[in-house]
Amino acid sequence: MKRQTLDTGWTLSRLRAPSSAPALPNSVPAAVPGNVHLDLMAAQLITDPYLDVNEISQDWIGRSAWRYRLAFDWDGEDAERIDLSCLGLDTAARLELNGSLLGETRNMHRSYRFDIGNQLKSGRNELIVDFQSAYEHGEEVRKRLGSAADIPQNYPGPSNLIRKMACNFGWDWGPTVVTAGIWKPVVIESWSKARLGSIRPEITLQGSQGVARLHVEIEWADKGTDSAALVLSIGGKRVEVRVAQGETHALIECRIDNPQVWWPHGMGGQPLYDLDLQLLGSDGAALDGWKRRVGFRSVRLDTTPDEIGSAFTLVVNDVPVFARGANWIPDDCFLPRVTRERYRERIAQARDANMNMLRVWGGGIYETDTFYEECDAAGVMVWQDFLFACATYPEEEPVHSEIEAEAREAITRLMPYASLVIWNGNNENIWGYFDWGWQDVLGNRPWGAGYYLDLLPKVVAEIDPTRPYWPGSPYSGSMEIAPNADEHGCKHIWDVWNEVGYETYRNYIPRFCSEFGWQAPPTFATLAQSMREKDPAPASPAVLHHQKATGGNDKLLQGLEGWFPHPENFDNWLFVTQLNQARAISYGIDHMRSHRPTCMGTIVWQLNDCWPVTSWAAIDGAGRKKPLWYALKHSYAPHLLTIQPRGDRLAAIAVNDATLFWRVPFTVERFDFTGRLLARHHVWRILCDRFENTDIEIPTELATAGDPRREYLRARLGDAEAWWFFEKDMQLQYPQPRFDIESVQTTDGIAVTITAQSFLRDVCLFVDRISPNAEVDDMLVNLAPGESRTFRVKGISKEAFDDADLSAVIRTANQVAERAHH
Ligand code: BMA
Repeated sequence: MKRQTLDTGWTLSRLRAPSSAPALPNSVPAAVPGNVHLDLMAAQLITDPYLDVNEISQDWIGRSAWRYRLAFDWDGEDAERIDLSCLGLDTAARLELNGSLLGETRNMHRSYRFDIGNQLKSGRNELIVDFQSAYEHGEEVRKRLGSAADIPQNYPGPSNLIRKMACNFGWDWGPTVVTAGIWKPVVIESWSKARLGSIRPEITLQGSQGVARLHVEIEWADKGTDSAALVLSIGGKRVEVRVAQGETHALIECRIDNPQVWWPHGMGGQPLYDLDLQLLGSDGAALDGWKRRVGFRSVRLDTTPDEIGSAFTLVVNDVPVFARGANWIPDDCFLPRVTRERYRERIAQARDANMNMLRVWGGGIYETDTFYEECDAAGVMVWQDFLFACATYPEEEPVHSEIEAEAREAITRLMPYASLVIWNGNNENIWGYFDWGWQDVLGNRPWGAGYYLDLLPKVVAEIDPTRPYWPGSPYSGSMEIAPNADEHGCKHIWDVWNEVGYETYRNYIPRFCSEFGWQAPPTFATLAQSMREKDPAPASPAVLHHQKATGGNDKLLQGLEGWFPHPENFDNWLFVTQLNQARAISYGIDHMRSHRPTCMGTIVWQLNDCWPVTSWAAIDGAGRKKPLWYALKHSYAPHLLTIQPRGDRLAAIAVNDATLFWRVPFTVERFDFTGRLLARHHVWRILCDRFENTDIEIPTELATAGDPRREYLRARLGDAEAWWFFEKDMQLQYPQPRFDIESVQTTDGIAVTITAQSFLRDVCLFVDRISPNAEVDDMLVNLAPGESRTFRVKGISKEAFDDADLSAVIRTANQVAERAHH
C-alpha cells in the first residue's frame, strides 16, 4: 500500500452565488483539509467572521456553490488498484477526475473511497470536487420527502434533513456559518493483491485477561490469485492467521494475561498498548498495515431497579464511577483549525478542572481520532452522542440509509478508544417529542424514534458489543416513563437558568444529570478581541451579537435576583454575571455530588465554545478560563466537603472520589465577618471510605446564627474546606473589601499575595485585563481578616502588574454586593 496525500496545489472558485454576494477573483488558493471560509479569509477576501457583526454580511458564503480543483502529476504507479480516499467532504459533493464522474456524496460524517484506476492517467490529471450549497441540498431533500420533511425542530436550517454538523446553521451559542469544503485529508492509495478494509477491534478486559479481538474485512484486487496472512502484535505477543484467497472476513484475537489496566484518571493509570496489524502476501511481503494505541478496561451501565427508581451508573473495571464532566461542542465552527495542540490543551483544561468525562454532544460531529487519542492518554472518559439534536428527524429515504451508513462507520472508527464508554442515541429529541408539543404537529409521521429505539441499538449490539447504548439524553429507560424523570436514566435540568433561579437545583436529585448550565460572558480579553466597539455595553450591537440565546441578557440579570444588585457598568456586568455563573454551577454540583450514590454523574453544559460568545461555557472561544472553570475545579475535587441543608438541619457531607479511604479530623466553626470565632465543633476523626459519601452532623447550636447577615460557617476536613452563608449576598452585611497586595517575580510570571484586612468573599484575579495571555492558578477564594493567599500568575511581568490599574483586575463579591446596602 502506497499513500500519497493530496494536500497542496488546490484552488477554490465559486460556481453560483446569491445576487447579494460580492465579486470574487476567478480562483484563490485552497487549503486541503480546510473549508471555503478559511480560504476566503486566507486570501483576505472576507474579514474574520467572528469579529463584530461580520457573520451577518457573510451569509452568502453558505448559500453559494463552490469548486475545488487540483492539477497533479501521476507517474503511473505499478499497482493493481488505485483508490481515491476522501476522509471528509462537507457536505453535498460531486467528484470528477479528468472529466469523468467518480461519484456524489451527501454526508459530512462519512468517508468515501473511489476506484480511480480507469480515470487516472500518467502525467497531468485534474481532480474537481464541487460542493452544492448546504441550503440548496436541504431544499432538494425537502422536496423529495414532501410532508415527511415538514416536522418540528428547535433551530433554523435543514440540519434534520441533511447529514451535516447541525450547529453550523446557528445555535443558542453559535453563529450561522454554513461551511463547505474538503474538511479531512484526500489520499491516493495504490495497492496490489489485497488491502485492509474496515477493522472492528473489540478491546476488553475479561477477568484478568486483556482481549484484543479484531474483525477484519479484506478487500482483494483480484479475487482469484493468492492467499494472505494477518499478523497481530500487541504487548510482546504475536498471533498469525491465514486468509484463504478471496476470503473477505477474518477474525484474529490475542489475549494478554494480567495486562496493565486502563482507568479514568484519578482511579489509576492510563497504560496504552501498541497494537499492530499487518496484512502479508503469501510471499511474506507487507501489503497493508494498521496501528492503534489501545487500553484494556471493561465498561457497563448499571440500570438496576432500586427503591427510588433505577440506577444510571457507569461501571468501569467493575468499579462504579461518578462522572464529573462537561459537554463538549466543536471547538471551532471551522473544524480544520482544531489542531492536536488545541485538542490537547482543551482536554488538559478539562482534566485540570478535575473532570473525568466529556460528552460529545449530538449537534456537532463524531470527533476526529485525535480527540479520542488525547482523551485516552488523559484518562478522560467520553460519552458519545449519535448526531441528532433538538429536532425530529425523518426516517424515510434518503435520510435513513445515510444515517445507518454513518453510524456503522462512526462506531467502527471509534471502537479502538478506551476512553469511549457509552453510546447515546440523541440530544433532547425524545424529551422534545413528549414535552415540547411536537406530537401535535407530527400526527403519525415518523420523527426519529426508529433510530434511537431500533436501528442504533441493533447496530451498536452488532458492531460494538463491548459498550453500553442509551437511547437519549435525557431518557428514562422507557417510553412509558417521562423522559426527564429524576428517578430513572439521565436528566437535563433547564428550568434553572431559563425560568428559575439556581436554588431550584436542590429540588432535583437526578440519577445522572447529563446537562445543566448557566450563562456568562467570555473573558474580557476574548470580548476585546472579538469586537472593535469603543464603548461596549451588554446591549451594544457587537456585544449583543455575541449572545445567541433567546432572552439571554435578561436571564443573566434575572439570575442575579437576591444574590446581587443589577450591575451599573460594563465591568461590573462582566464580573457579576461571571461570578454568578460560577456560583450557580457549584451550587448544582455540590448538591448533586452530595447525593451520591443516588446521583452518579454531573455533566455540565458546556466545557468549551466554538467562537467568542456569551454562553454556558467554562472555557471561552479563545481558550481562556472563565471563573466557572475555577469553580468546577473546586466542586469537582476528588475530596469535596460541602455543607447542605438536610431537612431543617445543616449537614457537612464528605464526598470521597479518591482511591483511598479518607480518615481525617473534622472541624466546623462559626465566625462573624470581623473574624470573631463564635462557636466551634470538632470531631477527632471522620471516616469516609473510597468512592463514598459520609454525612457529618452539624450541631444545631453551631448551625444557628446569632446574626445571619454577619456570620458564616467554615468547615474543614483534611485538605477540603466548605463555607456556608446564612443569607444570599444581597442580605449579607459584608465589610468594604480591604486587602494588601504583594507581587514577586517567578520563573514563568509572578506570585501575587493578597492579605485580607477585612473579610473577602470570592477573590478573583482577572489578569487577562493586563496581559491577554496571562493566567492565574486559582480564583473564587474566601479569606478571613488577616489571612493571606498567594496566587501564581503565568505570562505576565512584575512591572506590568505593578503598573496596572488593579481596580478591574482584583475583584471580590463584597464589591458587587455592597451597593445593595447603600
Ligand atoms: C440544551 C443543549 C443545547 C443547548 C443548551 C443550552 O438544549 O442540548 O442544545 O445549547 O441546552 O440551551
